Parts: sequence; structure tokens; C-alpha cells
Amino acid sequence: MGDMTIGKLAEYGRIAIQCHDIPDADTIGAGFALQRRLLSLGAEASLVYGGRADISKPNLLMMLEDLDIEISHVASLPEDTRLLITVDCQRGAGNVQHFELPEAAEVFVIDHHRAETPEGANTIIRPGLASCATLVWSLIDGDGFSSADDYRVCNALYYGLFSDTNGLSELRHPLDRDLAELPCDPALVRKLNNSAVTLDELGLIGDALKNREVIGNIGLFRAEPCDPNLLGFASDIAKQVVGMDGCVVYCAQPQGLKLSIRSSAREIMADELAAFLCRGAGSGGGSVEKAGGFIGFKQIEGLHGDLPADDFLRRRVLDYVGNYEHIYAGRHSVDFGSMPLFRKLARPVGFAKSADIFPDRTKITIRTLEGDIDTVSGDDVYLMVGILGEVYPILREKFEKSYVVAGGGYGEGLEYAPAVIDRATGERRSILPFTAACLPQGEKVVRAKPLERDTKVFSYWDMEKYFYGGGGDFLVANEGDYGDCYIVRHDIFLDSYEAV
Ligand SMILES: [Mn+2]
Repeated sequence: MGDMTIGKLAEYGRIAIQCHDIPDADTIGAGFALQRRLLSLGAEASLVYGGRADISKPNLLMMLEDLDIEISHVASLPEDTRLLITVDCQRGAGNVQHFELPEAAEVFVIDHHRAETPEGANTIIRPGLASCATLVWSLIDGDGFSSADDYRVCNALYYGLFSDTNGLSELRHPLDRDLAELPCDPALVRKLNNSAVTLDELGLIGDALKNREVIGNIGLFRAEPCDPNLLGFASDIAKQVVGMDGCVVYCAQPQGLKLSIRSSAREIMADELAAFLCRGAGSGGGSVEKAGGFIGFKQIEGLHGDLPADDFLRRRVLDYVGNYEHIYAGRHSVDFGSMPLFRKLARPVGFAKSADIFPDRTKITIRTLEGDIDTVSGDDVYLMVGILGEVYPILREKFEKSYVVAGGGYGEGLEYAPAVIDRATGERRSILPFTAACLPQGEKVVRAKPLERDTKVFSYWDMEKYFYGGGGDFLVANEGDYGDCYIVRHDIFLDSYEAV
């Protein structure tokens, strides 16, 4: 699929690749790699960005110079542009300048953030990937082009992934881990990684950390207007303060407040806090541990007249702190016994016998969505494949108790084809050709009712995150163990359960 898409894009001939405003290493690295690939296919491709600010971060300027990347800060697209590709952002979203399109030009979107604009034939959006560099890398290799053999592309992609994953510590998808194995130049990456701020900026961060208020379990820090990247720097420090479950560092920009949010305990998920603070007044999102957001002055005015923006944000934090009901698995007083009973509908999943993929006693790594698992192949080890391509090992005995073989294959069209790697030779084999469908045995019966107010549920089986939901979503507990409770989204619940 990769080759076909890239080939098709190249056919447009004159192409502008647009990075998001206030470009970071990921959008630059991904855009540059894409540009090099399109050039190799004979297209004319330029790398551009809009917005108010020039690239000024020292490590980014160094990246541009050392990898010889040409990127232009422009006020409009070249007249002869036939195709505009936005990378690491979605045309129409708030973080990317909306250039007027030259006549007859088309738009293509390549991004790894959650879809903000309607998806269509002209988008490749993979929110499961930790960086846009990963996505571009998966699209450009092949047909005489190898990122690993091009020093500039290889390091641009690698550094994009590196900076979007906190130094490779937040790799998510197996493809991210594959990209992290590219042969980068370690001296270059080390130099870039240690050139994040100027001395003056360090002072500004220090001032922001002094300008604070603690509201409930959240620290709120105000910085002087600055490069938004610095906010993340400050929040990474602030989140380490004992006694706070999360922090928000913000500064004013010409159009509104820019927020950087960090979680430091299970009680607060950064992406959810970001969405809450910005709801109806801008946009916010990210991951469980780190997120960002923007609140527009105009939207605040629309909601609250002349309430100062600082007060608006403070009120939102107060609302958040006072808003949620918390339910801890095994330590709650919810009366599940009085709720109606539901039965879970049986949905097929996949399984493969590890000994079919590699011979008995081979040391293998199973590369899954959640991380790498090391084990040894054998007749007693089966692999389960879930509906998202997630894989986990299961003992044959347990499998036979819990599932019945349904006949037929499984896994067509999964977003990621899971693989098993022979640890001795590095050989990698896809699991799917060996995968067959099976059905869970026996009935799963639960008690459930729709939630009346916003609730967080801290479950047994995910010790890092919580479920949260609002009116209409379902609070669910397994019949037989009311301690094992969780929240299921309204539509998914109606799709997966039936009343008993
Ligand atoms: Mn990115």
C-alpha cells in the first residue's frame, strides 16, 4: 500500500509539504523524509510552514543545519502547487495555518493525531503511532528507496520519533520500535537532545515555576509569553513535585492561552484533563501522561463576557477537581446487585499455535501493540490475536478451557499485522497466516446501568489508567465479582451486550 500511495502522490508533480505551525522535530523530520522520497520519484516538493513564529529552538536550528534540511516560513503557497500535503497535522485544524489553495490544487493529510477533520480518501491518519516520522517511514521505504541508507532521512526520522516519545521512552506501536532500531548517528542525536533551551529561556522557566497555585491535586503555573515548547519543558519539571497528581503550565499567546499538561499519578490522565479544560473554548488532547491544549480568547468571551482568561482557566481547574465521582475497584459502595443483568455477545477473536510459526523451543519475541514479550515457542504456547491486532500468549490448557475453534482465518484488514521474531537470528514472521478464528466459551454476565454523572473508575486490571465516562455511558461489573468494575462507552455497550 505504501508504494502505491507515495507513487500516486508523486504524480502530482508540484507538491508543497506543510508542517504544523511552531514546527517541532517530528513534523520537520517526517516532512523532510517525505520530501526526499517524492524528489526521488521525480516530483518537485518543497517543505513549508506558516503561523506567526519562525523556528527558533536551538536544537531545531541545529537539526536543519546538520541534516541540510531546507524549510521555508511562507505567507502563501507557491502558485503552481498541485498538491498540498500536511504532515503531523490536519488541514483545517487549529495548529496549522490555513493557506489559500491555488486553483485545482488538492489536499492530502498524513498525521498520527486523532482525526479532527473528517477522514476520507485523501487522509492517512494513524493515532496508534507515537510519531508522524513512524507513519512516513512506513510509507516511503521500498522500490529502490531505503531510509536506513540515507543518512539525512534516517536521522531526521529517528530524531522526529525520539523527540515525540520523550527520548524513545514512550514508544507505543510495534512500528515505532522498528523505527527506533534504524541506524542513527548517536553523536548527532545526543547533541540535538542537549540543545533544547537558551540561557534566557531557562530563566523564564524558573520564573514560571515560582508563579503558581495548587488547586486540589493540580498545580497551575503561569509563564510569561514564550515559545510553547518551553511550556512542556517546565511541566516536565513541575510534574515531579510531591503531593500533586498533575500540573498545568500555561502562557498567553496573541489569540489565547497555550497549555502544557502532565500527569504524575493514576488519578489524573493528562489527555482527559486537557479535553476537560478546553471543552467548548478550544481544543486539548494528547496521551495519558502528557497533553497540550489551547483556549481561545474569543471563545472565552463568547462563554463568559469579559472574564479574564487566567480566571477562566482557574475556574475550569476548580470544576475539574470538584467534578468527578471516583470508584476504586474492590473498595467502593456501589450497589451493583440491584442493577439489571446483561449478557456479553460472543465475538470471534484469533489464535495461532506458536510451534506452527517457529520450531519447538525457539526463543521468540512477540511484538505486540502493548510492548515486546519474550517467550519460547512450543506445543503448549498459543498466541491470541484481538480485534485491534493486539497479541498475548496463552497456555494451551487455558485456551482449550476458554475458547472453541470457530473455523476460518482471522485478522484480515487489521491496522498492524503482528509479528514474531526469532531472537537468535532476528528473523521476523507474521502471525496472521497462522491465525484461525475462535469464539469465547461460556457466558459472560454483567450488571450494568447508565451513569448519571461524570465518573472515574479505577479498575483491577489496568493499574496505570482509569476508565471515565459521563451521562449515558455504562458502569459495568462482572456478576460474581462486583469488585471487578469498569466503564463502557454508550455505543460500544449497546453493541456488545444484550439484556438478560
Ligand atoms: Mn508528532
